Amino acid sequence: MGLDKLEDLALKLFSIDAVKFGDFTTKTGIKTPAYFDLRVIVSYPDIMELTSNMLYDLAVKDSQFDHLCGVPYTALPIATLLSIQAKKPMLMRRKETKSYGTKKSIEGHFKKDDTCLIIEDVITSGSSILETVKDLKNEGLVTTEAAIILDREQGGRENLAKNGIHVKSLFTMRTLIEILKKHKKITDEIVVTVKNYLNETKAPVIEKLMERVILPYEKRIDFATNLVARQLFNIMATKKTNLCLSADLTMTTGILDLLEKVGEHICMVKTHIDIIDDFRDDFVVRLKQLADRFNFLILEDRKYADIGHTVSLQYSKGLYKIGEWADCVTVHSLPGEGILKALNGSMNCITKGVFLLAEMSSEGNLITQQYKQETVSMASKYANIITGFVCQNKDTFQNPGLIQLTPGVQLECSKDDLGQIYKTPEKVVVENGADVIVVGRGITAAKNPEVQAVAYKDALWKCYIKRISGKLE
Ligand code: BMP
Repeated sequence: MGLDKLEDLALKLFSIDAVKFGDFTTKTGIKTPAYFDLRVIVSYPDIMELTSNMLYDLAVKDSQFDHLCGVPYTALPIATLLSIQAKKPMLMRRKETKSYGTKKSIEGHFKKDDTCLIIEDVITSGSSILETVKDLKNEGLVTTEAAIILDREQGGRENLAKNGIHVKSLFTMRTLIEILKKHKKITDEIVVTVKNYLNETKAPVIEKLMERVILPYEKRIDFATNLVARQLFNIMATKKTNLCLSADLTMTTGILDLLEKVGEHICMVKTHIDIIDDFRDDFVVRLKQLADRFNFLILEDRKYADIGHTVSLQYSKGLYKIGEWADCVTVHSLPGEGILKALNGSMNCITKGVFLLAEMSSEGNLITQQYKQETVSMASKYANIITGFVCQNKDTFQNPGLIQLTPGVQLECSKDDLGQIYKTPEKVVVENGADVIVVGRGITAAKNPEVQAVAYKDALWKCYIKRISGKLE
């Protein structure tokens, strides 16, 4: 392919601000001095045509495949143009699985073992392509090639190669900045900054189609953009426990004595500070000491659900001053984004970690599939504060940097009198993808809570090992 055409496209992309230089953060939470927003090209038919013609010459006309599939959403119009030019049928991947009808994630007609060429705009870690490939694979389709506009050269090509996908790209970040430098669109200083950045910043390595549920905790640390999630993965991997004790007792001595006994077996304690009868400030001091001594985190299960302003006060003020001692808190998405904005420091409080409620364990709760999906997409805008989701099912989210916190667990399936539904460790960890498992009365109401905590810890860890070793049957 002649350099002139490439230069022409590079300059056009720069002129429409599809390529920008400054301080940005990518979808995967990596800071970058260069940002690409190719979504804007839909407003420029000539640039769309040029891009798809060039991709056609590079990766389509001489390739053998049965279908094309664009990674949603930016690449979809380009994939459409290529499908028409190549006279090859397209497939469409739904980003959100339908909650009604056929529940298909891939739309279009195809046969098992048909081959598929992936079309994508930009790759950083390769994770978006891998998510699409995973869905195609689940439907029996085979993918070995991807045609992309720009490779950011941060490990995506290598991650895809590991998963059997060969990438052909129009640009790499280096070729693009060289062209822009040659045409005096960017300064030498920017070129040096971008090159240094490329040498220093790599996306995490992705193995085995980055299935969250088969990656071990220690490998998920680098995917996490929230500090508390990183800490929690680390604690679980080091202490070999994914048990979170829900210390729902009403006297401070009861809680502290219990933690003295079980602290070494848990990765986190979950509190309901407002059920304590004899709350005093020194309780949280002692709680913190125990957390430091035994290396566990503190989650206050406050389940905030008000407007942002009120929540920021509830978090930082009042009797409990939760923000001063809790590592993380639980939050409902019900009031909308303002609640996360408030906790994200806009009102003088910097939240460390948030578990957003995407599902509940209780019978007849009103959460719907749509509510759950919108909760997960709301969280993606606040990657720095979101530790994970309180949820019950593994398909709730894919990002391996986030943590699935699952309550409603006892050694036997059962119910309480007020609608709580209990599932077994096997069910929640192996089948349903729980990463951190909340056990309350299963331990607190036992004759010997310490012995019972060890029994839960062992059972839950065994299930986790079974899950990551891939023996899912
Ligand atoms: P228990 O194991 O005793 O049922 O306690 C479960 C704990 O988890 C309680 O503190 C409850 O508030 C909390 N919880 C829950 O049971 N289901 C949910 O969906 C969310 C929760 O936070």
